Amino acid sequence: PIQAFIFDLDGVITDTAEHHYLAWKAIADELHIPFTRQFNENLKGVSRMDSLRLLLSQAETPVDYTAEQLEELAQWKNRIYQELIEQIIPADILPGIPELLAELKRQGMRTAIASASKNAFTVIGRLKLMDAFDVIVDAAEIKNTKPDPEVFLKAAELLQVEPGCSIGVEDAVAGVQAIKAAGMFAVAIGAKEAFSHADLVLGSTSELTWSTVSEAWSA
Ligand code: B16
Ligand code: MG
Repeated sequence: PIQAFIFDLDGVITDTAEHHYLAWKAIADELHIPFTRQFNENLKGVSRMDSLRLLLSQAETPVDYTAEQLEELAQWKNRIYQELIEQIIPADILPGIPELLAELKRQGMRTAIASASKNAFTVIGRLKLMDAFDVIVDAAEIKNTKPDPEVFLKAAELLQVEPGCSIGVEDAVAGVQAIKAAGMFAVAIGAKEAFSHADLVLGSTSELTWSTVSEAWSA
């Protein structure tokens, strides 16, 4: 039987994937590096520094940045991101998520957040969801970022559930890879074509219901 639901934060609980995109876009524009929404898909679920490296790899004339310069660029992006997320309020929780969390409680499910973000606690606090999850694992608690399964395995361990009895929910390709590598059932939110490796793909969080997931799990 299903024991737990482990959720990615950015792009699943709230649309901070958009804030990350806008912050990276601002950096890319300053550096005159082409940066599209389509390329941004590769950054979802990926750590801040790895995202920066991916962005810089798109430059027409590549520049060799020192470690300090890379650190400064990463901090710059983070300042823009933190300014953007100051605006977040509980109404920014994505459609269907509050209803799902309530239903999961009724079903006796354990719940967790597994996020690659160092800003996860700030975002969850702004959404007033601090008490909505049994466990929150963020970037500060892990060594290896998605697609490594560590963040999902850590959440399952803290919840004291079997990975094989856990549902992972993600909006990023790297995140779904992490869920599968953890031995969990992967639910992807997004376009079907992008997530051939997921067990269930849903177009949006409003389709993410207990009955849809539990039926797919038993099928
Ligand atoms: P930060 P998630 C991830 O969060 C984001 O998807 C990704 O775009 C971001 O680069 C990463 O967190 C690091 O975030 O710069 O705030 O530490 O989707 O795993 O909740
Ligand atoms: Mg995400």
